[in-house]
Amino acid sequence: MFGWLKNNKETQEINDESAVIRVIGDRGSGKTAYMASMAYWPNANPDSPVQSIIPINDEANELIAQAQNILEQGLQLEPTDLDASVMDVKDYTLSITLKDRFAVFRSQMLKLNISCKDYAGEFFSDLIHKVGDSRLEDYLEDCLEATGILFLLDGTTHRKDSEYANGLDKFLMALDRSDLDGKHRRIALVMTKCEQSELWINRHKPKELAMKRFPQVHRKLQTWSQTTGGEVSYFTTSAFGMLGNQFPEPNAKKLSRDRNGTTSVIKNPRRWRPFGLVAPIYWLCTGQHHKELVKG
Ligand SMILES: Nc1nc2c(ncn2[C@@H]2O[C@H](COP(=O)(O)OP(=O)(O)OP(=O)(O)O)[C@@H](O)[C@H]2O)c(=O)[nH]1
Ligand SMILES: [Mg+2]
Repeated sequence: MFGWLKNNKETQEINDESAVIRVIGDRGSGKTAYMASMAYWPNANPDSPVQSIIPINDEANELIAQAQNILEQGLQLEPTDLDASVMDVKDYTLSITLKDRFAVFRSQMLKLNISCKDYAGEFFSDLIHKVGDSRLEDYLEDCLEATGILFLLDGTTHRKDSEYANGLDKFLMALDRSDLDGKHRRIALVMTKCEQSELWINRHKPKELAMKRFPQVHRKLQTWSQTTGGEVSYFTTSAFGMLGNQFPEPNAKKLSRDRNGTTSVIKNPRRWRPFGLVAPIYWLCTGQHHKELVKG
């Protein structure tokens, strides 16, 4: 009976999970678009488990302004500057509330509180090309605070697999200097721009897609996980999403496509609905997968 009482008391509670996150990835991999689209959360799907995404600090409000003033106007975001000092990198704080109707036995709202730094892609190329650079060292030091790493890869840059594996190798070595007081770090490998048809058709099999498109990166991450006990998981996402239901097409107007990836703007901003943005965040915060979040 007391157990029941205890459970009943819990029904009024909101569960909080949190994560300190760093977003890393090559120039143009879609880091800022990912963050801005998540903060703005345009045309929310009523069936999505996400109830609300609320900006907690001024920086997060700036992200929303970028989504409205740039992406929603059909324009391209500027590349993010690599700030001279890592202290100047913006730390976006967001609170994501999930609806309770997916809980079976008790009403349980879940709140994901994240603080997330979006580094410039130059950080990632510095990892590959520079050694012993003091600014790079500061950035790496800053990453050690993170409980979760969002590693974004433009899904159309598979030809750069070995470069990414090389950068990742250096990153993981630096990461292993700290052990988070015995807790294990999580790395979410997120393939972006998955509204592109060759990625879209495999969006439900992110691990297989990563193995096929980025075999060296995948191997590095698996080895890291096995040797350090850190956790790795794979995700597919699009900050722009699709248009139409029966014969869906990318809601993206391609500007260029080469070895370095795809640049685009949103084709129809009024019907802009990203997919898969919160699923990796949920996993970074809880260590669990949420089937419904993968859809929208
Ligand atoms: N098709 C498509 N293009 C995208 C998506 N997300 C971002 N882009 C495009 O990819 C390019 C780079 O996006 P950004 O978000 O600026 O990339 P970034 O990783 O922040 O780049 P840096 O700040 O230079 O490191 C731009 O042309 C975006 O419009 C997406 O989901 N789909
Ligand atoms: Mg950026």
